Amino acid sequence: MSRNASDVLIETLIDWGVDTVFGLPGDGINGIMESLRTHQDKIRFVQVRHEESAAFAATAYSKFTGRLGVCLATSGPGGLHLINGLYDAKLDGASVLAITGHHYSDLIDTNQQQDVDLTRVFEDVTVYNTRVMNAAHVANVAPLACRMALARRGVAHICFPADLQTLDADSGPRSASDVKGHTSDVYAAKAGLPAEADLRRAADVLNGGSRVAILAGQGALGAGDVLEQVADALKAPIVKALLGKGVVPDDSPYTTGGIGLLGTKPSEDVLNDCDTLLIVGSSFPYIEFYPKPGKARAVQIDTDGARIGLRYPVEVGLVGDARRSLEVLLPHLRPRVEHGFLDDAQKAMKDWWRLIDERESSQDKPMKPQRIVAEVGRQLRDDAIVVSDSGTITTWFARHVQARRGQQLSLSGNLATMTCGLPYAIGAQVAYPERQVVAIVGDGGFSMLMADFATAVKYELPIKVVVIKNDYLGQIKWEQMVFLGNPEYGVELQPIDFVKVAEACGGSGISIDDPVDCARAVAEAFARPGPVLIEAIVDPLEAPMPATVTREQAAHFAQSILRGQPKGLEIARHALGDKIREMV
Ligand SMILES: Cc1ncc(C[n+]2csc(CCOP(=O)(O)OP(=O)(O)O)c2C)c(N)n1
Ligand SMILES: [Mg+2]
Repeated sequence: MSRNASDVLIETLIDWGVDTVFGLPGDGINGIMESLRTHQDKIRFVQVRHEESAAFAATAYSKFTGRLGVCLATSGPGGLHLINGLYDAKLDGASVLAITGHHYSDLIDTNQQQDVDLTRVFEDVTVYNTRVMNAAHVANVAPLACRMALARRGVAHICFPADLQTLDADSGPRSASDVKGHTSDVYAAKAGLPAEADLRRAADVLNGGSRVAILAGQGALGAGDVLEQVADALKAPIVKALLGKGVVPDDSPYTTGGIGLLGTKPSEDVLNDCDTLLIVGSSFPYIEFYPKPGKARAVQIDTDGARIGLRYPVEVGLVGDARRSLEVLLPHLRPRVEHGFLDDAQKAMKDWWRLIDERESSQDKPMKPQRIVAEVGRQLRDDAIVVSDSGTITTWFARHVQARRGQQLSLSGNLATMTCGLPYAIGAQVAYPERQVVAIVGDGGFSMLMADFATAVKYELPIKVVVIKNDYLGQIKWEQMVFLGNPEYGVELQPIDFVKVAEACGGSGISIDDPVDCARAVAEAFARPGPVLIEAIVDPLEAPMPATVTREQAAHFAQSILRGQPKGLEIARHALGDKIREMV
């Protein structure tokens, strides 16, 4: 049987080690689907219920494996549905190849049905973006798309008109310069080592500091052990940006946990008080949490030279892979004897843990979200992959799931999109069928793509999804009050029975609203085979408090109450800190 142009594409993917394509068929990609069918012994098609899920699943697949994630959507609406997930990949630096269809090549740009020029639409989101012109073209663009997505850690896009998908691969037009077989399916990663002179300058800055802090992000994942050695040499606390939650475990004596509105007080203090800062693989976006520009001397390690000095005026940039750069930096560091700065951070962490423990052990009804999220965290396996979503749940995930060695944790960091949680879990479980995969999501975010719970059932993916049900777009309710001083508006959700949703999809669910039942319910859900949903009905008045409440935030909150925030006084009385109580 002769190979057609779609076979060339699919066989190229197989050569690049792709074993899964997430997508949803349509008439713009039927030729590609046929090739996936005939190659199903080597590459798997996972059918989702919404193309956005395919893009998120491919993103998660890439984030958790470091390999290429692939998603497939039909022409027009199918491709358009991918976009949010592709931006998530772009913003968090995941390597994703998006393949879309198009209608007949001779009718493109003639107002045909589904005549959407997806290459133009995807211009901003991609590092490589092309439309197949004829059968011979595929063998040239397909490997380049894979290589670009991996090398640039971004989104590559191939738009493939329907009629070209079934053309014979070996006949048809070929230019004289297009020598057959002139490309290769080999990928070579960068060595990732900074220059020797930069290393010495970096060491001088770090050795000269007396209160050194480390800010570690996603780029430091997999380098935690060397980072701890560097922290020990410099007696420097490690502050973790959210995507770097898994860099070192939360019980590491060196870490003060997260930073930002959902971070810890000790992390805020460490960044405020340090005189020297080492940034490792992070472009943590909230600039107001960094030391004031000029207050600390700084060194930054990043794989991408374009990110050096992006958020803080660093003196030295080390362009390289985090692990290898730290390994070669370490011998240049003079082990510090004085350890007061680290000691203070460790003492402050003891107080922080006491506060966290108090919140997590609340037996109040309605149940506090911290209670259930902490219980989920405690019962996770050491090999768990944990994902979350955007909302107040991000704060509960950040503070109340204690990362352990061996676990991987992620969410949509820079795009901070809702609804990635469920498809991330699907992508992670497809990549690692034997590991425990748990998603902690909000009721708003989950309901956006909840039909994909059926995808987990269909492919027997034993994901566990914890839906924190407060019948609110909770995060926005608090933002309306605290950022602008307005009473809530447009944020209440029509309640959904999520256990019934899970059952309707063919899975199972457990609902809990009593803190006393938490441990048992989580244990039961985790022990059940197949996909299981835990619906946790929680107190909608529980606010995701920043570690430090500013007077301005407190004043806004008071103003929202005076302007008619429902249950405002109750919130102030029960849920919020002293500062706000003083003001109302
Ligand atoms: C796709 C998308 N739409 C809107 C937002 C703005 N947004 C951020 S958090 C949030 C509320 C999330 O609600 P839910 O999932 O119920 O979580 P909760 O805040 O209640 O914990 C919204 C609307 C977003 N980040 N992404
Ligand atoms: Mg909610």
